[in-house]
Amino acid sequence: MTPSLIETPKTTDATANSLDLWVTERFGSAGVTFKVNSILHRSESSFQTLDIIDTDAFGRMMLLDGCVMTTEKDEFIYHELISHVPLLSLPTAPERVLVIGGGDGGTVREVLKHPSVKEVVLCEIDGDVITASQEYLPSIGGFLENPRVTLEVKDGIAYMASLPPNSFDVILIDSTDPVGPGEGLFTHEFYTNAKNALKPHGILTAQTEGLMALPEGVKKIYSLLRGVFPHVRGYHATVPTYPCGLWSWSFCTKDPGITPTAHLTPQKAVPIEATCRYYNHAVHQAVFALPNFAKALVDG
Ligand code: SPD
Repeated sequence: MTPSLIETPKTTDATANSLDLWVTERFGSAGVTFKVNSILHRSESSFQTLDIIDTDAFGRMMLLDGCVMTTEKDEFIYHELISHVPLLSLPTAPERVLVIGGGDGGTVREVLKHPSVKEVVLCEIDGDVITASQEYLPSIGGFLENPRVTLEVKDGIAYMASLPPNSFDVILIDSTDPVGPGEGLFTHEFYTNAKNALKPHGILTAQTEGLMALPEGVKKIYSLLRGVFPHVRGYHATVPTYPCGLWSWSFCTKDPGITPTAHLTPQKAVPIEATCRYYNHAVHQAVFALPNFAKALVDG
């Protein structure tokens, strides 16, 4: 997944001096490519390279080490699903939620839609991700100043290990891919610490990669999760700007009574779905219907 800004001379445009700029996220021998209108920001932190670009097709886009993290046009699919599926599956209204990664703020924005949430802790290793999102992606990063948000700019692995037992109703792992700074967020030790930090009825939802782009990786992640949590399900949807589109998230619990639908009611879902562009009561149930090839990866 090497960053690549491809510059090719424009052949069809009347402006001779302008460039035809495209960005490609490569995965293996395939890639997903976007036409770039302008590069708004580029920085190197101690952890990664961060780009914010403006694209025709998906609006403003954040990339970390050349991988698409979020875009103005399709971010709602990812952020609504990673948040509302677990939050609306709890037997009681959630009060404390932890987000690991997710410094762009989109997941926090969705969690804040739940009035019962008293505190959402965002633990992001790279402060540059937070500030760049606040500046360039205000519709995503503009909610992090909310008084119900606690920002912890630190390593999520160490933070998780430091938490007392039974700290959170829901833990959301909104990580990068399992390379670079995100790698340690896909380990037996990390998931064990997350299980410990969850309340007995709690739910851990992690982004678990592309079902088509990284099938062996997905299989490994679910095998690790099943080695820690007694009850593991997976759900999926299409996020157009991610490799091959087809994306997945986990639904891990300690309590067998916490299933995706046991505590879901239309009454709970309606006020949230009224604020959403993707999530609704029917989608909540439908995303757990996995195609056979995906079921094999998730269920092992
Ligand atoms: N390959 C992309 C995986 C990125 C998942 N996290 C995205 C962060 C959006 N809040």
